[in-house]
Amino acid sequence: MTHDISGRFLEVAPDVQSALARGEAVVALESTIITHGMPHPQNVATAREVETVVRGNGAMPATIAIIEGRIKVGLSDAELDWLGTASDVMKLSRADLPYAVATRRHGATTVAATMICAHLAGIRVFATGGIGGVHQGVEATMDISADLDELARTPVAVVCAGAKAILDLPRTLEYLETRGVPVVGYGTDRFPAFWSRTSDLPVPLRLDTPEAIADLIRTKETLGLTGGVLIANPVPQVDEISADEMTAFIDAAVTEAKARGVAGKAVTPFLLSYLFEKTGGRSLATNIALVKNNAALAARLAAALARTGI
Ligand code: PSU
Ligand code: MN
Repeated sequence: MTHDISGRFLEVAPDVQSALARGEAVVALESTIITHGMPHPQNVATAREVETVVRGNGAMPATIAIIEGRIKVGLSDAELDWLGTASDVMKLSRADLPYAVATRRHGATTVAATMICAHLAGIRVFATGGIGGVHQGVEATMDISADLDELARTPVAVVCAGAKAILDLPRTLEYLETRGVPVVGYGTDRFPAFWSRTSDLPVPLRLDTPEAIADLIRTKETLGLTGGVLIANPVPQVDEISADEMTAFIDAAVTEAKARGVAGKAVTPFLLSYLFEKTGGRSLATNIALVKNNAALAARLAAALARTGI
């Protein structure tokens, strides 16, 4: 079955393939952050820097995207460059991934779709910026990111900087608990809020080393519990924008999105670019710093998992 998928749809880059075959550490990276999350040219520069950080911390990077319907796990330099300015790239989650493959479209993978593709390729650790979550106003819109259900069903560990405060953070954590997803604060007792190191919410679980997280993942698997683990890694202090300062920007962004009738998949990209403008680019600088910080931890976690060989 897997063989059939590999032949027809899945293309794992040779260096990623050989690392996996040798049981070495590999870290998956998403592509929606490149196509819908950051402006050009910072998007491509960041994607490359993040790959370098993964290598520097002992793992092989595998950036994932769909190109002409092929699921690419590990992009070449040329493919990364192309993705940075390509138009007509779909933002793919679980619902539309098979459509993009079947109709030979180009697609960037969100957290949910990246988890699916990473798992198909046999990758267990994935670094991103922030996950999607329960949106503010969910009572009216029912907008809950498919990232949350994916975390409940697909066995990939996702390292993020918490969730953006453009979301409804208390409901996001409630939903993850309901769906049985362990949410681990890395060296923190507070759930990080992406640009800010802390929110006012306690993080459900806490671990302080990559080895301890690897142990949790192995234990979960051994117990036969399906689904992923979410690791929330606070942005480094020097790079953070405090929650106090971000709140006003975020409220304005959410109000503006509502006023313009922005809905569905367009919400997160709209809020990110609005905040980029309103903070004079500071939100992007913080975003870049936190993705790199997550890539480093993910690489160390993947290395810890590889060392024990299970
Ligand atoms: N966090 C970022 N930038 C992004 C995203 C998250 O800093 O671009 C993307 C991720 O790919 C995530 C997606 O999976 O936004 C969530 O979108 P939605 O809320 O539509 O599910
Ligand atoms: Mn949504």
